[in-house]
Amino acid sequence: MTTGYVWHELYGWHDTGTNAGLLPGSLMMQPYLHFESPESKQRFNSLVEVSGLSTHLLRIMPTPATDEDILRVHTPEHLARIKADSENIRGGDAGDGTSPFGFQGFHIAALAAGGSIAALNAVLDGTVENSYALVRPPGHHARPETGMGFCMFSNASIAIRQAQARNPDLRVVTVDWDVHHGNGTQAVFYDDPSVLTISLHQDDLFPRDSGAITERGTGAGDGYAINVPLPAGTGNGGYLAVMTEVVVPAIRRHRPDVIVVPSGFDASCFDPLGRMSVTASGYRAMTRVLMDVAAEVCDGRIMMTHEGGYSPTYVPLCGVSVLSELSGVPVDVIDPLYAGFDTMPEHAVSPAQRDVIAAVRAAHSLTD
Ligand code: 9RB
Ligand code: ZN
Repeated sequence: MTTGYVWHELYGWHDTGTNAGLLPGSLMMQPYLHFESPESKQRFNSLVEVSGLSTHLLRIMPTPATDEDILRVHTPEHLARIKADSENIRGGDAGDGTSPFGFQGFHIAALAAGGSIAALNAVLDGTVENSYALVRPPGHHARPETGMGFCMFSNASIAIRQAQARNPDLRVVTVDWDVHHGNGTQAVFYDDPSVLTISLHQDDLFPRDSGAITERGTGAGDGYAINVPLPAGTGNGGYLAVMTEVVVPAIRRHRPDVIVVPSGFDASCFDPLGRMSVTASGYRAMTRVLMDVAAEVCDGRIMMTHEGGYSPTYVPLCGVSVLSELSGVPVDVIDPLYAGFDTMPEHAVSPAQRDVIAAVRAAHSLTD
C-alpha cells in the first residue's frame, strides 16, 4: 500500500499578511498573524519529515492548475479578478474581506488546485492507493463566482472536474470533516448526482445559515448533498458515530470510484476557531473507517486535500496520525503525551448528537 503526498514550499509562502486573527492590526489590537497563516500547515509538513514518515510516502510534485482546469468550476470573472489583483503589489482579497492574498498570489492558488489534481490523478491512475495533498490556500468555501472563508479556488472540485473531463462516468463521494460547512464544494455539485457531497460540521459556525440538514441538492442532484450539523462540543464518539451511521451507508449506496476528503483539523480539541473535541486518535479512527469502506467499494481509493486547522502544535499531530493510518506506517510521536485527551467525557455520544444523526438518516432514508 503506497500513500502519495503533495507539498510545495510555495504553499508556505501564500501570504495572508499581518492581521490579528480576523481583525486588521490597529491602535486597538497589535498586528499579529492572520488565522490562516503558514504555521500549522508548514509545521505539519515539518513533522512529516522529522518523524521519518516522509521516507515511506511517494512524494508527488504539483504543477499549477491551468485556466481550463479552473474554469471547469469557476466563472471567467472570478478567475480574471484574482489574476488582476494578484498583479497588484499589495495583493488582494478572494471575495469576502477575510481572504487576503499577496502579490502574485494567483500562482500559489493555482498550485494548490494543481496539488489536489496531482493527488487525485495519482490515485485514479493506480500510482498510489491513497494520497494527501497538504495545500495552501484552502478551497472548500470557494464558490464558482467568488472566494471566501480564506479560500481562493475550490481545490477539491477542480480536481474532481478535471478527472471527470477524462472519465465522464467517474462517481465521487466527498467527505468534508473540516469543522466548517463545505459550502463551496456543495455548491459546485448541488445539481449533479455523480458527486455526493457530505459535510460534517459544527452547526451554524461558518458560513452562517449554511449546512442545514434541509440542504440536500436540487433537481437531478436532489439527495446528493448530505449535511451533518453537529452541536458544539462533539468529540470522537459523535464523529465516529456519524462516520459509521451516516457516511458509510451513504458511500455504500452511492458506490463511488474514489472518495475525496476535504480535510481540516479545526474540529480538534485545541482549535481556536472551532468548538469541537476531536483528538489525533479520533482523526486516525475516522480515517480507518473510510479506508475500510473504500476497500469495499473502490479498491481503497481515497484522496485527501487539506483545508482548515489553526493550532500550530496540534494540527501536525492530527495530520501525521491520518498519514500514518493511510500509509500503514506506525508513527509513535503522539502517545502517551496526549493519551489523556482520548478519555475525556466529551467523547461519549450525547443525546443531542444522536438526534442529529437520526434526523440525517431519516432525511436521506439511510436504513442499513
Ligand atoms: C466575520 C467573517 C470567518 C471566516 C472564516 C472562518 C474559517 C474558515 C475555515 C471563520 C470565520 C465575515 C467574522 C465574512 O477554517 N474554513 O475551513 N469569519 N468571517 N464577516 N465577519 C463579521
Ligand atoms: Zn474550517
